[in-house]
Amino acid sequence: MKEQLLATKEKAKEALAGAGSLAELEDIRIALLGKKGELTAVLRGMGALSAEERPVIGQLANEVRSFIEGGIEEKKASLASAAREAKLKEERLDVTMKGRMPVLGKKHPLNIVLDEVKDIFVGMGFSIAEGPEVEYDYYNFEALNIPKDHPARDTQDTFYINDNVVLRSQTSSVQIRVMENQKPPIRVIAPGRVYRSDAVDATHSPVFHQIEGLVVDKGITMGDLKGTLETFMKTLYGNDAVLRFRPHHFPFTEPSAEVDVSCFVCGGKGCRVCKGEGFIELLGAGMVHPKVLERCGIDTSVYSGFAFGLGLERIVMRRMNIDDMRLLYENDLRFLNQF
Ligand code: 2U9
Repeated sequence: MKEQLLATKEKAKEALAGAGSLAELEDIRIALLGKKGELTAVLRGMGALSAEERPVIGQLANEVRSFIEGGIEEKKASLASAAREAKLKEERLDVTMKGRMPVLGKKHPLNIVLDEVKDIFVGMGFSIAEGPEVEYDYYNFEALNIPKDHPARDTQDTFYINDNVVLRSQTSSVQIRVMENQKPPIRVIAPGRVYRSDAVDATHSPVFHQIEGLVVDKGITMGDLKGTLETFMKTLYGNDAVLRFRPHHFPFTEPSAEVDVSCFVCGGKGCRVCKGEGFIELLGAGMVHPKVLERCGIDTSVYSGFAFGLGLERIVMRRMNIDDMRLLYENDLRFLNQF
């Protein structure tokens, strides 16, 4: 029996040394210590031993059991640590490796200038108003003194969803909504996307952007309009900028003017950029037509207002020396990365 036990011990030694996984260790445990295992079989035979032999063999059997159990635990620990080592090796990070720079986007030129314009007007106490691009004919035309048979419907021809709904041709519709919902004093700019039924070329696009402004308060005059636009232009183009107002006609303002700014290339002397004019046409403006104010429930015996409108693309193209509007919409990174 003693020999049997010592043989089991030797077998265990060998098996443990060769075990390469936790599953194999479990098989060894079952084969040696399990209910039908070798050691259990030896212990079952102990009844046949003499009273002198029993404690000696019993002690040896216990030694062999604890040797096997200890061996299994030891092997388990070494297998676990080997697995951890392998995993660490596999997942090793080289912190000295050169990183990959993420590609950062940047502001579109239209947004660069729009943000600048917004900052200037916010600095003068204006708020920024937004409204729907799909707009009722009423807000886009009717409320602005452009009834269905008005010739201005031709120059501002847009896309019709149905007889009463259009893609807005100007952001004035936003300001009508502001006047309906707010009492004067009102000081807002309405920047946004607008639509016209125009063919695409270097200076036209059926989708472009406007910034319109509106001020309504007691005692507002053309002087306030001139002062506001002058402050705006001098901030945008520098203190040397000179404004020129030319009489014009818009259905929604009376009197109306087209506003030119002195050429920022030649300073007013005349050059290729301003085509010898010395001035560049930049925006339209005027005193809000009393009919427009009245329709929004504003008492024209108390209040008056001025309004102006400009095309964002035109300013951006002048500012950044871009000669074709289409470049602004093509999203070509070779173009956009220059700004
Ligand atoms: C209200 C009343 C009047 C806004 C104005 C202009 C003159 C103007 C366009 C010219 C071509 C901009 O670049 S463009 O598309 N606009 O010339 N816009 S006065 O007048 C308003 C606005 C709101 C309630």
